[in-house]
Amino acid sequence: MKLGFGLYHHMLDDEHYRFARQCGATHIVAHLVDYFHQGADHPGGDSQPIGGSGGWGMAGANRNLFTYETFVRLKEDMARHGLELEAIENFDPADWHDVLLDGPKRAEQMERLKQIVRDAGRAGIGVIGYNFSIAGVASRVKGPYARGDAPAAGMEGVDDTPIPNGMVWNMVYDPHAPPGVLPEISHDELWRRLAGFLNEILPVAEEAGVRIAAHPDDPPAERVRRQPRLVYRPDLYQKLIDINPSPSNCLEFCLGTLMEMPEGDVYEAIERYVGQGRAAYIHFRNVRGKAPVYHETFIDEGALDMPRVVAMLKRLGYEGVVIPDHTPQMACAAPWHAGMAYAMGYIKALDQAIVA
Ligand SMILES: [Mn+2]
Repeated sequence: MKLGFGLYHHMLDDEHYRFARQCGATHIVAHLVDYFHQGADHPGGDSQPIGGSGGWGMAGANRNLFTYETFVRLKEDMARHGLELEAIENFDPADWHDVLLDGPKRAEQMERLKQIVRDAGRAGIGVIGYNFSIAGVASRVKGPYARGDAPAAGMEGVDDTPIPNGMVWNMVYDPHAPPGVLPEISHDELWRRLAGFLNEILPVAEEAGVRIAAHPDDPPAERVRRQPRLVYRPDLYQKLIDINPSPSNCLEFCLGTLMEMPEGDVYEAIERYVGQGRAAYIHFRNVRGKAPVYHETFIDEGALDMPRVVAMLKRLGYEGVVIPDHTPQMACAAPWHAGMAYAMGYIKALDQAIVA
């Protein structure tokens, strides 16, 4: 396996590339969407976005970064530090709200997404991660859940507040939307929309040499904010794969989210999906509890047996990238850096200690 770091857009600079390299990373997964534009809670400036029912603020602030020129520049900047740009994680809700909501701009936005995929491929970026979700990462709370009271993300119950018009994927795409809330739809309708998206984007992705990788629903609940979710049980990943046999139809395989699922077994899921060669890259983190009540933990103190996971990945011949997903914040001047360096050192040690 290869070791990578996920960097938020405001971390895409020389200092963070040096930090990543110093920790032993060889690959970067880059977030371009600005989750921190308004609203999202990010003490220390750098942790994962939490946000309440108001979400993470306005979408679209960084739409202009989804271009061939930016992709090439990022790749070159990283290459100077001995790093490879492995993947772009997430589309901007401003670019695909009507794909998620089946709205009037759907066709136009599908063309935009196809162009982003082509540009990524032309720039030599082989993976785009996405999360086909109306509520997105909602219901997340923060508390002193990890060892030593370290602040970490968790869930204490499902956020059932309806989503206001103009908001999707936990961000606002239209601040001038008429008052009211999004209509409640069925799971079948959401799967229909996903199938439409995949069947249109996958031929383009395949031609561009890009794998499209689906993150499961985090937090994994059947409905969040009164909207259905897609992958809230491990077996629902198979339903997604079976929609379209394209080799570009892949998974952003999030161990923490799989572990939070009340049903299913995470080790069986690793066997099944990594075994099928569908994991484009892996989010590596630990957690205690199951949805709707769980807490994220330090990488070595949760319920997931990380040495067992690494041994499985090696036995299955997994050669893709593993990134620490998010971590509790450590008590120091650089809570994000310390948490990430700790997680990365742990993963690197497992990688060295466990022989296939
Ligand atoms: Mn994840």
